[in-house]
Amino acid sequence: MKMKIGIVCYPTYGGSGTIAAELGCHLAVRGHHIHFMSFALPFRLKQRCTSNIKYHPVDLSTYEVLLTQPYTLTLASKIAEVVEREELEILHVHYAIPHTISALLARQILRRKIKIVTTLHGTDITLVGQMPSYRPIIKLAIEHSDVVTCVSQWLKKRTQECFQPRKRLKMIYNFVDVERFKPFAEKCKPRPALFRTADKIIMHASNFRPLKRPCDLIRAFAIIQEKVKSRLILIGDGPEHQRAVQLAKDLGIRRKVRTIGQVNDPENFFPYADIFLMSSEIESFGLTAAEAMSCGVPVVGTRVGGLCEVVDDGVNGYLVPPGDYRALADKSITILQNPCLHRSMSTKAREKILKKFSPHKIVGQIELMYYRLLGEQKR
Ligand code: GMT
Repeated sequence: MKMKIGIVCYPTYGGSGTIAAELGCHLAVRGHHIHFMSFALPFRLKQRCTSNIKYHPVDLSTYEVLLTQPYTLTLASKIAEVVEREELEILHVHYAIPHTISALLARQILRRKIKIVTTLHGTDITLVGQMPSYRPIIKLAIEHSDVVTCVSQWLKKRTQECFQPRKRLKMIYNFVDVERFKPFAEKCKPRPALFRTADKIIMHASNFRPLKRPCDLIRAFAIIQEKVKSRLILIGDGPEHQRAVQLAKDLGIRRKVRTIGQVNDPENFFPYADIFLMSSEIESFGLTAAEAMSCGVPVVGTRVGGLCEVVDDGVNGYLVPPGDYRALADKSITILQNPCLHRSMSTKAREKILKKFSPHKIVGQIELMYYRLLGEQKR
């Protein structure tokens, strides 16, 4: 039985939008009909829409009486319209605020009951969820969804502790498209100019929000490049980007730091990295780290949240205390100066992703969860 599924997500650069888009694409390959609803086309969907994937833009028009654009409300109207017209059976919303609230409102507008699955991604619980002005609304989102999933054991535990929901939370890990994110050797493409160098390549990709602590990366790299001939490639953009670049200037290493902004095809960059750095102070999963590992790149990251479920310390990378940029540098140098260790960690990184976070395994779990939900409805 093929399903008609609505997916609501942020379209902007970030892990929750990435996973939502990837999930839609993989479900479409399995023959399901997928309808995305958002204020822009999710960036990972660009050039990947097929006949069974549709995108429905949400109206952003406003009126001067309204203080701000009431996106929650226009999204709710759009969801109700699409559910009715396309006869959707399931709504899978990614990130509780405001998406679950809009979905709940849409369900009230509609005369038929639609199943709502909410996937919590991280800061909807750990940061936004802790603000007194959002807490009650997030609790409502959790209580009224038919199923709530968390992207790591750590996030599940954290959500249980913070919200003590009456329902059982489900843990379903994020996944990585292991066919697209794969080691360089398997791709056999000529190296782009950026990577035609004898220098070791240290890479980082993120949305450069303060919690990513990008200045720690720069400080770590300043130490690394004294011991190992290397360059740092920064992918992405965000509020802390400029500060990080300024720090590189102040430390006299700007020449060795390449900033390439946001990219839609990280799979064409990650395989060239010798190591991937992640200096976040909080991370409920760490999707970019998992994508880098899928390309056979060892990760040196911080021992925080769900990142500890992705990276096995000493096996496929290293984990260090958050804020300890010296340790970040030391562990990076250890890997970069030891080709044998690097090879072993690289192989084990790819193996871990294939074993635990492949679409075959995870998308199958999600599909089964949908079937069970619809089965209950039929009964
Ligand atoms: O919660 C956020 O910060 C937003 C979200 C995003 O869209 O980037 O990131 C979270 O979701 C990702 C996908 O599940 C996870 O890989 C990230 O670890 C998580 N970010 C944080 O927990 C800071």
